[in-house]
Amino acid sequence: MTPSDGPRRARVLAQYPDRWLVQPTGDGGSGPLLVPARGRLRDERTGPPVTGDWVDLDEAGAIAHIHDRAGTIVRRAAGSATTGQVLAANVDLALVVEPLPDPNVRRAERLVALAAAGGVAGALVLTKADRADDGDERAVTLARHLGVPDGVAVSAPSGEGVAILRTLLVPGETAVLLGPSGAGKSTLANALLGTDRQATSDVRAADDRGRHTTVTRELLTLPHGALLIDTPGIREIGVWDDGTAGFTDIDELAAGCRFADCAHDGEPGCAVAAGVDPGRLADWHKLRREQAWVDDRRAASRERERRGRSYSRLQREARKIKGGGA
Ligand SMILES: Nc1nc2c(ncn2[C@@H]2O[C@H](COP(=O)(O)OP(=O)(O)OP(=O)(O)O)[C@@H](O)[C@H]2O)c(=O)[nH]1
Ligand SMILES: [Mg+2]
Ligand SMILES: [Zn+2]
Repeated sequence: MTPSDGPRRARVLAQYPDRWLVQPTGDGGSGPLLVPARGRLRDERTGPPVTGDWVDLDEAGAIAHIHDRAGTIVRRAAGSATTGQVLAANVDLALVVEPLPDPNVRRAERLVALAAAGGVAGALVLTKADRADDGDERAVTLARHLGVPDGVAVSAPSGEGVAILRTLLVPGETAVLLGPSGAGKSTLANALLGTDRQATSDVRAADDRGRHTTVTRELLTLPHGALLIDTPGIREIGVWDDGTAGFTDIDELAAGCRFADCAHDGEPGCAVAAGVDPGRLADWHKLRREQAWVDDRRAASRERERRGRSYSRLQREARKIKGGGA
Protein backbone atom coordinates (compact mmCIF):
# COMPACT_ATOMS: atom_id res chain seq x y z
CA MET A 1 0.00 0.00 0.00
CA THR A 2 1.26 3.47 -0.76
CA PRO A 3 1.49 5.96 2.08
CA SER A 4 -1.23 8.04 0.41
CA ASP A 5 -4.86 7.41 1.26
CA GLY A 6 -7.26 5.39 -0.81
CA PRO A 7 -6.85 2.45 -3.14
CA ARG A 8 -3.92 2.20 -5.48
CA ARG A 9 -4.71 2.70 -9.15
CA ALA A 10 -3.07 0.51 -11.76
CA ARG A 11 -3.34 -0.38 -15.44
CA VAL A 12 -3.64 -3.99 -16.54
CA LEU A 13 -0.71 -4.84 -18.81
CA ALA A 14 -1.53 -8.49 -19.44
CA GLN A 15 -3.92 -11.22 -18.38
CA TYR A 16 -2.99 -14.79 -17.53
CA PRO A 17 -5.21 -17.56 -16.15
CA ASP A 18 -6.30 -16.10 -12.77
CA ARG A 19 -3.47 -13.57 -12.58
CA TRP A 20 -3.03 -10.09 -14.02
CA LEU A 21 0.14 -8.16 -14.66
CA VAL A 22 -0.52 -4.59 -13.56
CA GLN A 23 1.44 -1.36 -13.54
CA PRO A 24 0.61 0.76 -10.50
CA THR A 25 0.48 4.48 -11.22
CA GLY A 26 1.90 7.29 -9.14
CA ASP A 27 5.33 7.57 -7.68
CA GLY A 28 5.17 4.52 -5.44
CA GLY A 29 8.19 3.51 -7.50
CA SER A 30 6.99 -0.03 -8.04
CA GLY A 31 7.46 -1.92 -11.29
CA PRO A 32 4.80 -4.24 -12.70
CA LEU A 33 3.12 -6.63 -10.25
CA LEU A 34 1.47 -9.99 -10.85
CA VAL A 35 -1.74 -9.91 -8.83
CA PRO A 36 -5.00 -11.85 -8.33
CA ALA A 37 -8.49 -10.36 -8.60
CA ARG A 38 -11.33 -10.50 -6.09
CA GLY A 39 -13.76 -13.23 -7.07
CA ARG A 40 -16.82 -11.01 -7.12
CA LEU A 41 -15.41 -9.08 -10.10
CA ARG A 42 -16.19 -12.11 -12.24
CA ASP A 43 -19.90 -11.82 -11.54
CA GLU A 44 -20.14 -8.15 -12.28
CA ARG A 45 -21.32 -6.78 -15.58
CA THR A 46 -17.75 -6.02 -16.59
CA GLY A 47 -16.53 -9.62 -16.33
CA PRO A 48 -12.93 -10.21 -15.24
CA PRO A 49 -10.25 -7.53 -15.72
CA VAL A 50 -8.77 -7.35 -19.22
CA THR A 51 -5.67 -5.83 -20.77
CA GLY A 52 -5.95 -2.06 -20.80
CA ASP A 53 -8.31 -1.86 -17.83
CA TRP A 54 -7.80 0.77 -15.16
CA VAL A 55 -8.24 -0.93 -11.80
CA ASP A 56 -7.94 -0.32 -8.06
CA LEU A 57 -5.83 -2.61 -5.89
CA ASP A 58 -6.92 -3.30 -2.31
CA GLU A 59 -4.64 -3.45 0.75
CA ALA A 60 -3.76 -7.05 -0.04
CA GLY A 61 -2.71 -6.05 -3.56
CA ALA A 62 -5.61 -7.75 -5.34
CA ILE A 63 -7.73 -6.12 -8.03
CA ALA A 64 -10.87 -4.98 -6.22
CA HIS A 65 -12.47 -2.64 -8.74
CA ILE A 66 -12.52 -2.05 -12.49
CA HIS A 67 -13.01 1.54 -13.63
CA ASP A 68 -15.60 2.26 -16.30
CA ARG A 69 -14.24 1.36 -19.71
CA ALA A 70 -14.02 3.83 -22.56
CA GLY A 71 -13.23 2.35 -25.96
CA THR A 72 -13.48 -1.42 -25.94
CA ILE A 73 -12.94 -4.22 -28.41
CA VAL A 74 -15.66 -6.78 -27.73
CA ARG A 75 -16.39 -9.87 -29.73
CA ARG A 76 -18.75 -12.75 -29.19
CA ALA A 77 -16.94 -15.38 -27.16
CA ALA A 78 -15.87 -18.25 -29.41
CA GLY A 79 -18.53 -20.96 -29.46
CA SER A 80 -21.15 -18.93 -27.59
CA ALA A 81 -24.10 -16.84 -28.69
CA THR A 82 -24.75 -15.15 -25.40
CA THR A 83 -21.39 -14.15 -23.97
CA GLY A 84 -19.36 -11.18 -25.02
CA GLN A 85 -15.60 -11.23 -24.56
CA VAL A 86 -13.80 -7.96 -24.00
CA LEU A 87 -10.48 -8.25 -25.82
CA ALA A 88 -9.07 -4.89 -24.75
CA ALA A 89 -10.24 -1.86 -22.80
CA ASN A 90 -9.57 1.86 -22.90
CA VAL A 91 -8.37 1.72 -26.46
CA ASP A 92 -8.16 4.88 -28.59
CA LEU A 93 -7.20 3.37 -31.93
CA ALA A 94 -7.56 -0.05 -33.55
CA LEU A 95 -4.83 -0.90 -36.05
CA VAL A 96 -6.50 -3.36 -38.37
CA VAL A 97 -3.64 -5.42 -39.77
CA GLU A 98 -3.71 -7.39 -43.02
CA PRO A 99 -0.70 -8.77 -44.87
CA LEU A 100 0.23 -8.00 -48.46
CA PRO A 101 0.02 -9.18 -51.16
CA ASP A 102 -3.47 -10.55 -50.36
CA PRO A 103 -5.19 -8.54 -47.65
CA ASN A 104 -8.56 -10.00 -46.69
CA VAL A 105 -11.04 -7.17 -47.20
CA ARG A 106 -14.00 -8.95 -45.56
CA ARG A 107 -12.00 -9.67 -42.42
CA ALA A 108 -10.79 -6.06 -42.25
CA GLU A 109 -14.39 -4.84 -42.58
CA ARG A 110 -15.42 -6.99 -39.62
CA LEU A 111 -12.58 -5.73 -37.48
CA VAL A 112 -13.30 -2.09 -38.32
CA ALA A 113 -16.96 -2.71 -37.41
CA LEU A 114 -15.97 -4.44 -34.15
CA ALA A 115 -13.83 -1.46 -33.18
CA ALA A 116 -16.46 1.09 -34.20
CA ALA A 117 -19.09 -0.76 -32.14
CA GLY A 118 -16.87 -0.25 -29.08
CA GLY A 119 -16.33 3.42 -29.83
CA VAL A 120 -12.81 2.90 -31.17
CA ALA A 121 -11.49 4.62 -34.30
CA GLY A 122 -9.78 2.40 -36.86
CA ALA A 123 -6.74 2.67 -39.09
CA LEU A 124 -5.59 0.19 -41.70
CA VAL A 125 -2.08 -1.28 -41.69
CA LEU A 126 -0.96 -3.43 -44.60
CA THR A 127 2.13 -5.37 -43.54
CA LYS A 128 4.74 -7.08 -45.72
CA ALA A 129 4.87 -4.18 -48.16
CA ASP A 130 8.06 -5.74 -49.54
CA ARG A 131 5.83 -8.43 -51.05
CA ALA A 132 3.90 -6.03 -53.30
CA ASP A 133 5.01 -3.05 -55.36
CA ASP A 134 1.95 -0.92 -54.86
CA GLY A 135 1.51 -1.25 -51.09
CA ASP A 136 1.04 2.45 -50.38
CA GLU A 137 -1.58 2.85 -53.05
CA ARG A 138 -3.47 -0.23 -51.91
CA ALA A 139 -3.37 0.93 -48.30
CA VAL A 140 -4.92 4.25 -49.23
CA THR A 141 -7.57 2.65 -51.48
CA LEU A 142 -8.54 0.00 -48.95
CA ALA A 143 -8.67 2.52 -46.09
CA ARG A 144 -11.09 4.59 -48.15
CA HIS A 145 -13.18 1.50 -48.85
CA LEU A 146 -13.26 0.73 -45.12
CA GLY A 147 -14.17 4.29 -44.22
CA VAL A 148 -11.13 4.82 -42.00
CA PRO A 149 -9.04 7.97 -42.34
CA ASP A 150 -5.60 6.37 -42.49
CA GLY A 151 -4.04 3.50 -44.39
CA VAL A 152 -0.34 2.72 -44.12
CA ALA A 153 1.80 0.07 -45.78
CA VAL A 154 4.73 -1.12 -43.69
CA SER A 155 7.62 -3.46 -44.21
CA ALA A 156 9.56 -4.80 -41.26
CA PRO A 157 12.73 -5.75 -43.17
CA SER A 158 13.15 -2.31 -44.76
CA GLY A 159 11.43 -0.25 -42.07
CA GLU A 160 9.27 1.35 -44.76
CA GLY A 161 6.15 2.99 -43.35
CA VAL A 162 7.07 2.47 -39.71
CA ALA A 163 7.82 6.15 -39.11
CA ILE A 164 4.50 7.14 -40.71
CA LEU A 165 2.66 4.62 -38.56
CA ARG A 166 4.38 6.03 -35.48
CA THR A 167 2.83 9.42 -36.19
CA LEU A 168 -0.63 7.84 -35.84
CA LEU A 169 0.26 6.60 -32.36
CA VAL A 170 -0.24 9.50 -29.98
CA PRO A 171 1.86 9.61 -26.80
CA GLY A 172 -0.30 8.64 -23.83
CA GLU A 173 -2.94 7.03 -26.03
CA THR A 174 -3.53 3.31 -26.48
CA ALA A 175 -3.66 1.48 -29.80
CA VAL A 176 -4.39 -2.21 -30.34
CA LEU A 177 -3.15 -4.47 -33.13
CA LEU A 178 -5.97 -6.60 -34.55
CA GLY A 179 -5.54 -9.13 -37.31
CA PRO A 180 -4.97 -12.74 -38.24
CA SER A 181 -2.12 -14.88 -37.02
CA GLY A 182 0.98 -14.49 -39.15
CA ALA A 183 0.07 -11.00 -40.35
CA GLY A 184 3.16 -9.60 -38.66
CA LYS A 185 1.61 -7.86 -35.64
CA SER A 186 4.39 -8.77 -33.22
CA THR A 187 7.05 -8.06 -35.82
CA LEU A 188 5.54 -4.61 -36.19
CA ALA A 189 5.38 -4.14 -32.42
CA ASN A 190 9.09 -4.95 -32.29
CA ALA A 191 9.84 -2.45 -35.08
CA LEU A 192 7.98 0.24 -33.12
CA LEU A 193 9.67 -0.78 -29.87
CA GLY A 194 13.09 -0.89 -31.45
CA THR A 195 13.80 -4.25 -29.76
CA ASP A 196 12.92 -7.88 -30.40
CA ARG A 197 10.75 -8.13 -27.34
CA GLN A 198 7.76 -9.97 -28.83
CA ALA A 199 8.23 -13.51 -30.08
CA THR A 200 7.48 -14.02 -33.76
CA SER A 201 7.56 -17.02 -36.04
CA ASP A 202 7.36 -17.67 -39.73
CA VAL A 203 4.14 -18.58 -41.43
CA ARG A 204 3.53 -22.15 -42.55
CA ALA A 205 5.05 -22.65 -45.96
CA ALA A 206 2.13 -24.74 -47.21
CA ASP A 207 -0.64 -22.18 -46.77
CA ASP A 208 0.94 -18.95 -45.54
CA ARG A 209 -0.99 -19.14 -42.27
CA GLY A 210 0.41 -18.08 -38.93
CA ARG A 211 1.25 -20.35 -36.02
CA HIS A 212 -0.54 -18.45 -33.26
CA THR A 213 2.73 -17.38 -31.71
CA THR A 214 1.39 -14.60 -29.49
CA VAL A 215 -0.86 -16.07 -26.81
CA THR A 216 -1.63 -13.15 -24.49
CA ARG A 217 -2.82 -9.62 -25.05
CA GLU A 218 -0.06 -7.40 -23.82
CA LEU A 219 0.18 -3.65 -23.34
CA LEU A 220 3.56 -2.27 -24.37
CA THR A 221 4.98 1.21 -23.86
CA LEU A 222 6.66 2.52 -27.01
CA PRO A 223 9.75 4.72 -26.77
CA HIS A 224 7.84 7.84 -27.87
CA GLY A 225 5.24 7.34 -25.13
CA ALA A 226 2.34 5.77 -27.02
CA LEU A 227 0.89 2.52 -25.71
CA LEU A 228 0.35 -0.50 -27.93
CA ILE A 229 -1.48 -3.76 -27.27
CA ASP A 230 -0.14 -6.76 -29.17
CA THR A 231 -2.74 -9.51 -29.47
CA PRO A 232 -2.96 -13.15 -30.54
CA GLY A 233 -4.25 -13.62 -34.08
CA ILE A 234 -8.03 -13.58 -34.07
CA ARG A 235 -9.60 -16.79 -35.39
CA GLU A 236 -13.26 -15.94 -35.00
CA ILE A 237 -14.52 -12.41 -35.30
CA GLY A 238 -18.07 -12.88 -34.06
CA VAL A 239 -20.09 -9.70 -33.73
CA TRP A 240 -21.53 -8.88 -30.32
CA ASP A 241 -23.22 -5.49 -30.48
CA ASP A 242 -24.02 -3.14 -33.30
CA GLY A 243 -22.37 -5.47 -35.81
CA THR A 244 -22.58 -3.05 -38.72
CA ALA A 245 -21.09 -0.09 -36.88
CA GLY A 246 -18.49 1.50 -39.09
CA PHE A 247 -20.47 1.00 -42.30
CA THR A 248 -21.22 4.71 -42.29
CA ASP A 249 -21.16 4.87 -46.09
CA ILE A 250 -24.18 2.55 -46.18
CA ASP A 251 -26.02 4.54 -43.51
CA GLU A 252 -25.45 7.73 -45.45
CA LEU A 253 -26.47 6.32 -48.83
CA ALA A 254 -29.59 4.74 -47.30
CA ALA A 255 -31.10 8.22 -46.97
CA GLY A 256 -31.28 8.33 -50.78
CA CYS A 257 -33.13 5.02 -51.30
CA ARG A 258 -36.56 5.34 -52.92
CA PHE A 259 -38.32 3.47 -50.11
CA ALA A 260 -37.89 4.60 -46.54
CA ASP A 261 -37.86 0.99 -45.36
CA CYS A 262 -35.51 -0.19 -48.13
CA ALA A 263 -33.64 -3.33 -47.07
CA HIS A 264 -30.95 -2.70 -49.73
CA ASP A 265 -31.66 -6.15 -51.04
CA GLY A 266 -32.57 -5.63 -54.67
CA GLU A 267 -35.33 -3.05 -54.27
CA PRO A 268 -35.74 -0.61 -57.16
CA GLY A 269 -34.21 2.81 -56.56
CA CYS A 270 -31.80 1.48 -53.90
CA ALA A 271 -29.07 4.10 -53.51
CA VAL A 272 -26.95 1.72 -51.44
CA ALA A 273 -26.80 -0.95 -54.14
CA ALA A 274 -25.89 1.75 -56.64
CA GLY A 275 -23.19 3.30 -54.50
CA VAL A 276 -21.46 0.48 -52.61
CA ASP A 277 -19.19 -2.29 -53.77
CA PRO A 278 -21.33 -5.49 -53.97
CA GLY A 279 -18.89 -7.44 -51.78
CA ARG A 280 -19.11 -4.82 -49.07
CA LEU A 281 -22.90 -4.77 -49.24
CA ALA A 282 -22.97 -8.58 -49.04
CA ASP A 283 -20.78 -8.44 -45.95
CA TRP A 284 -23.07 -5.82 -44.43
CA HIS A 285 -26.07 -8.13 -44.96
CA LYS A 286 -24.16 -11.01 -43.44
CA LEU A 287 -23.23 -8.96 -40.38
CA ARG A 288 -26.83 -7.76 -40.02
CA ARG A 289 -28.14 -11.32 -40.10
CA GLU A 290 -25.50 -12.43 -37.64
CA GLN A 291 -26.31 -9.54 -35.31
CA ALA A 292 -30.04 -10.31 -35.51
CA TRP A 293 -29.30 -13.92 -34.59
CA VAL A 294 -27.11 -12.86 -31.65
CA ASP A 295 -29.71 -10.34 -30.43
CA ASP A 296 -32.31 -13.07 -30.63
CA ARG A 297 -30.21 -15.57 -28.66
CA ARG A 298 -29.38 -12.93 -26.07
CA ALA A 299 -33.01 -11.93 -25.65
CA ALA A 300 -34.00 -15.58 -25.26
CA SER A 301 -31.32 -16.11 -22.64
CA ARG A 302 -32.45 -13.00 -20.70
CA GLU A 303 -36.03 -14.25 -20.87
CA ARG A 304 -34.99 -17.67 -19.50
CA GLU A 305 -33.16 -15.93 -16.66
CA ARG A 306 -36.15 -13.72 -15.93
CA ARG A 307 -38.50 -16.71 -15.86
CA GLY A 308 -36.08 -18.63 -13.67
CA ARG A 309 -36.03 -15.74 -11.23
CA SER A 310 -39.80 -15.31 -11.05
CA TYR A 311 -40.21 -19.08 -10.70
CA SER A 312 -37.94 -19.17 -7.67
CA ARG A 313 -39.77 -16.17 -6.24
CA LEU A 314 -43.05 -18.05 -6.65
CA GLN A 315 -41.58 -21.05 -4.90
CA ARG A 316 -40.38 -18.87 -2.03
CA GLU A 317 -43.77 -17.25 -1.70
CA ALA A 318 -45.53 -20.60 -1.83
CA ARG A 319 -43.32 -21.84 0.99
CA LYS A 320 -44.08 -18.69 3.01
CA ILE A 321 -47.82 -19.13 2.57
CA LYS A 322 -47.62 -22.80 3.54
CA GLY A 323 -45.44 -21.93 6.54
CA GLY A 324 -47.87 -19.16 7.58
CA GLY A 325 -50.89 -21.45 7.31
CA ALA A 326 -49.40 -24.24 9.44
N1 LIG B 1 8.38 -10.25 -45.82
C1 LIG B 1 7.92 -9.81 -44.67
N2 LIG B 1 7.67 -10.67 -43.67
C2 LIG B 1 7.18 -10.19 -42.52
C3 LIG B 1 6.95 -8.80 -42.32
N3 LIG B 1 6.44 -8.63 -41.08
C4 LIG B 1 6.36 -9.86 -40.53
N4 LIG B 1 6.83 -10.80 -41.38
C5 LIG B 1 6.94 -12.24 -41.14
O1 LIG B 1 5.65 -12.79 -40.91
C6 LIG B 1 5.77 -13.88 -39.98
C7 LIG B 1 4.73 -13.73 -38.88
O2 LIG B 1 5.03 -12.60 -38.11
P1 LIG B 1 4.52 -12.39 -36.63
O3 LIG B 1 4.93 -11.03 -36.22
O4 LIG B 1 4.90 -13.53 -35.75
O5 LIG B 1 2.94 -12.44 -36.86
P2 LIG B 1 1.77 -12.17 -35.79
O6 LIG B 1 0.74 -11.37 -36.51
O7 LIG B 1 2.31 -11.58 -34.55
O8 LIG B 1 1.19 -13.64 -35.55
P3 LIG B 1 0.50 -14.24 -34.21
O9 LIG B 1 1.30 -13.85 -33.04
O10 LIG B 1 0.52 -15.70 -34.48
O11 LIG B 1 -0.88 -13.69 -34.20
C8 LIG B 1 7.21 -13.86 -39.49
O12 LIG B 1 7.93 -14.83 -40.20
C9 LIG B 1 7.69 -12.48 -39.86
O13 LIG B 1 9.08 -12.43 -40.08
C10 LIG B 1 7.25 -7.91 -43.38
O14 LIG B 1 7.08 -6.70 -43.31
N5 LIG B 1 7.74 -8.46 -44.53
MG1 LIG C 1 2.22 -12.18 -32.60
ZN1 LIG D 1 -31.67 0.69 -50.32
